[in-house]
Amino acid sequence: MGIVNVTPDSFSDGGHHFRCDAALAHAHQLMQQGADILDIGGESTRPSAKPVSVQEELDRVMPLIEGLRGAPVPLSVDSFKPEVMRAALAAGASMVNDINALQQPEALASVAASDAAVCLMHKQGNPQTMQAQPQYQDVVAEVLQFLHSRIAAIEAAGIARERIMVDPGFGFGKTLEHNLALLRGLDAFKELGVPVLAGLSRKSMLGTITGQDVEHRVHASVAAALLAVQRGAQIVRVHDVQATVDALKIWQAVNAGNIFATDEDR
Ligand code: 7PJ
Repeated sequence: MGIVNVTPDSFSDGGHHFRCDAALAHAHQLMQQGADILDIGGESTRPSAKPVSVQEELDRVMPLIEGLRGAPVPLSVDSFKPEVMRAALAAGASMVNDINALQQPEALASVAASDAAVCLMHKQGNPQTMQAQPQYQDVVAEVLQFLHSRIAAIEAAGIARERIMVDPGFGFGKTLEHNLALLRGLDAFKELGVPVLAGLSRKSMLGTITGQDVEHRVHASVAAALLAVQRGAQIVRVHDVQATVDALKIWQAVNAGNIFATDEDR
């Protein structure tokens, strides 16, 4: 899954049209590099990011979704706002990536009324405050429990299991130790019986470990994506598509020749 952000901080701000054209070109580049899904977002949910109004978010993402109509890969809208979900789905997006895991009733209803796929992500707290003091007794067990209950609620709303994927939400109300425990224990999420998505790309946990700033976390991101896939992630949400695809091709080639590998590993 290639990340396409249409936020003023992601592209040097040369005005609205420039931003949309740049994002469109970027989206095409990611598809060429092997992205199987594009995740389009208009609001930064990084720790302490400023909230964006519905209208502003629509103004950012809708031209891009419309510009990508007919693209050869599914379009995901990275939003927790029901209005943005509905507009994006009406314009051809086929997946909703909701950091709130459809806990807002109107968000749940919006996806239920469509035939779109949905990614349910775990977070503790909200983006403004979540990194203040994250606390868990057993982070893997608690995140699993949350995702179990969200899958149940979402199936009860009439969304078939085949449409659902889950995400432990790296960096969303988690310390470095919590994030590492989740990555180490990612295999456990297979028990949920739906695909697991992992988003580690350029995140601050990688900066903490390597000492690299956000512009220089490509290598760490590729390593993290590979480790996630080895532990069962079926989708990795990444900025650096080419580098990640190359690494995964090596992993797949090695696995393909391994007569001891299980089908699950491939
Ligand atoms: C994630 C996301 C993630 C899912 C962001 C960033 C912050 N959606 N949206 N999983 N992260 N599903 O990319 O650093 O980890 S925004």
